[in-house]
Amino acid sequence: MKIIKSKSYESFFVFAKKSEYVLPDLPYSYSALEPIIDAETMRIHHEKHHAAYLENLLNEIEGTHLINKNPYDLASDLNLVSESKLEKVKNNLGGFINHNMFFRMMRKPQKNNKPTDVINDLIVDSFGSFKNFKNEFVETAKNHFGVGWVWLCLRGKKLKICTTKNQDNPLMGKQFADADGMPILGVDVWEHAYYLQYQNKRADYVKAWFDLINWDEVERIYETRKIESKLEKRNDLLLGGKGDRAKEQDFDADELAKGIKTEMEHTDDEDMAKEIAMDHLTEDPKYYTKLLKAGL
Ligand code: MN3
Repeated sequence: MKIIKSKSYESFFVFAKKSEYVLPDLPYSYSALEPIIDAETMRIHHEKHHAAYLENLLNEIEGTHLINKNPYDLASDLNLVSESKLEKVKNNLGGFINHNMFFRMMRKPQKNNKPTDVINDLIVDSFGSFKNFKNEFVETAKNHFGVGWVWLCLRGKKLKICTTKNQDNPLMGKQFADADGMPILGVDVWEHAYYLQYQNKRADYVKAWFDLINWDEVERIYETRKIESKLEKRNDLLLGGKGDRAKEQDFDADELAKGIKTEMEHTDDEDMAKEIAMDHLTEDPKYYTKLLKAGL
């Protein structure tokens, strides 16, 4: 199989690459989000909280087979974790990936910050209007009891808002997170995320946070999630378990092949690209033919 080489494979599966258990730098300075989130909150959040989740996670998985899974795949497959480690792995893995996502989904405050056209169309299709969506999101955050997260997830072709407790992530699924779907946006509603400035006024924090959302990043994640979602449907078809449902969902092999090709054009790691392709594509003869035709 010919693998197209290019710049970076970061875009494949959002942030994940195998064994990427390192604390990412923030894509901006600690003061960049002021006046909406203060520098001290950002510093503690990143250097202390985020770093601690990673450290505690590594204490659990280093030296085990789990570390060979990329963190996002592991979150989607917590059945791999033994019962004795499950609680700690789930909490700290969630803390690690949730903050990876959260910090990347923000940027310097933008006046009149609006989604990209692609995301806006989806939001309007799912919620009627951007205003409805924002109101529902803020209201959900306000009403969520205790610590946790509020998410915007892709489910089928629609977007849904959901919440998770603690550091759970919808990728963990109903069984482990009591939520499901492919998260494309999420906000941290633990008090450590906002208490220095907003104290008990969580709704004010979330409303203001809307000016920080990096919608370009959200769109990039959405495009990746679409591919993942198709891969999942393809797995459903292959495995037979949820075959009928998957067939109903208008599974389009050509579109997926095109998406994979686009993603691979952004990779400079041939082994990684090969591995992804082998994992997800080549065991299906029909796919293999499509990919050969697509020049992969
Ligand atoms: Mn946090």
